[in-house]
Amino acid sequence: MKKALIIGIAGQDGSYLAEHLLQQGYEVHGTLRRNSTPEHQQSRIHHLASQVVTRYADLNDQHSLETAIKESKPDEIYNLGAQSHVRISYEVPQFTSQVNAIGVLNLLTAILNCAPDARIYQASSSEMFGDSVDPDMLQRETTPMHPVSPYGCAKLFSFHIMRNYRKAYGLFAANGILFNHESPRRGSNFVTSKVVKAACEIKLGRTNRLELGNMDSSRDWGHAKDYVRAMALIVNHKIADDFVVATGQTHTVRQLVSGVFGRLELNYEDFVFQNPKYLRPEELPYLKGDASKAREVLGWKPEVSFDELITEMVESQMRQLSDRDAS
Ligand code: NAP
Ligand code: F7E
Repeated sequence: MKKALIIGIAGQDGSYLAEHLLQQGYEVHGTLRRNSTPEHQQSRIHHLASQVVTRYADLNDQHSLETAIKESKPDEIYNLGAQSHVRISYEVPQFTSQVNAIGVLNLLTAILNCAPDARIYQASSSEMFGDSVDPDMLQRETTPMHPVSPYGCAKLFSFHIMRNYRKAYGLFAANGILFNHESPRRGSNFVTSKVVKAACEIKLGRTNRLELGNMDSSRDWGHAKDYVRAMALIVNHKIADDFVVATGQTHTVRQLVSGVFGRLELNYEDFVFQNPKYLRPEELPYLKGDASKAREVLGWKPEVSFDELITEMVESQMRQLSDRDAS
């Protein structure tokens, strides 16, 4: 039985990855961060409580990472831990860099010390491309990276330190360059989740207003379930390498909003307003990924379309709101 250690198991991706690896027959371990309201922290993995082993660890605390590795003895380590919100990375740039950049160096050092044969996955991000795009309007593994946020800059450091340690120390250190991926488990301050929640509340008459930032940026949105399958394929590939994971489709935030409100038979223009509070000091305007390498080398392809993703998120949110009413 293979053993996996997931750093950040209680996040959106951590919860889906844990389910996927359990289905594949893995023994799954995961790390949590200490939080003052622990009852909320594990909401995404409550249903897995009897099947996974969790312990506290923090990317800023190398000792805790070494203990987690020594106790779980993993064959594979998935680093999904991060301050993952791009706009908030402008509010806490140093913290974001400590966790998302130096935290990864801490983890690599812990792995060199305690489990140099383990295979490592790093959650790299399309945010690293920043304002860079190839002439065919796609981003791929060879596209230059010009990040435009503290989050993107920190992720670029970890991307490169993974490649550096792969060569310098022979670690199996792989990067997945994942484009935006969403689900009903997405944190409520990311745009898809925020829009879906507000539209459902408007439909039920609980609010009449949604405030957003820039609606003209474009994102390549996929489903988190599809993307965690790619993570496991990347780690189980014969060599450590870097892969773009994306759908190859892009939509503006406005199209997302119009689609969500439209599904609920609402006209978004009656309810959506811009609040400068949600604008970013520098915006990443456009993302559209070319995942040909992952398709050809790993046999990966996304199964959930943008429309199916939105429908699942809307239906799940409506169910949650009516369950709350009934209880
Ligand atoms: P998420 O829901 O925000 O989950 C991040 C996880 O990291 C949470 O469990 C969080 O714990 C944990 N964490 C935060 N700070 C930590 C620290 N100092 N030490 C250890 N763990 C820490 O994010 P996600 O959407 O699942 O994304 C997973 C990873 O993929 C992240 O690294 C993200 O940056 C990256 N990524 C995401 C996307 C996307 O579209 N979702 C795309 C590309 C890359 P708390 O809940 O306690 O904060
Ligand atoms: O923003 C615009 C915002 O915060 C998407 C993370 O998972 O993907 C994610 O980062 C777009 C941006 O995701 C609001 O300006 C407008 O153009 O949902 P988001 P993100 O910044 O693309 C990458 C790949 C990651 O790696 C990250 O971890 O939507 N937008 N109005 C808004 N965004 C938010 N959050 N809130 C608004 O009110």
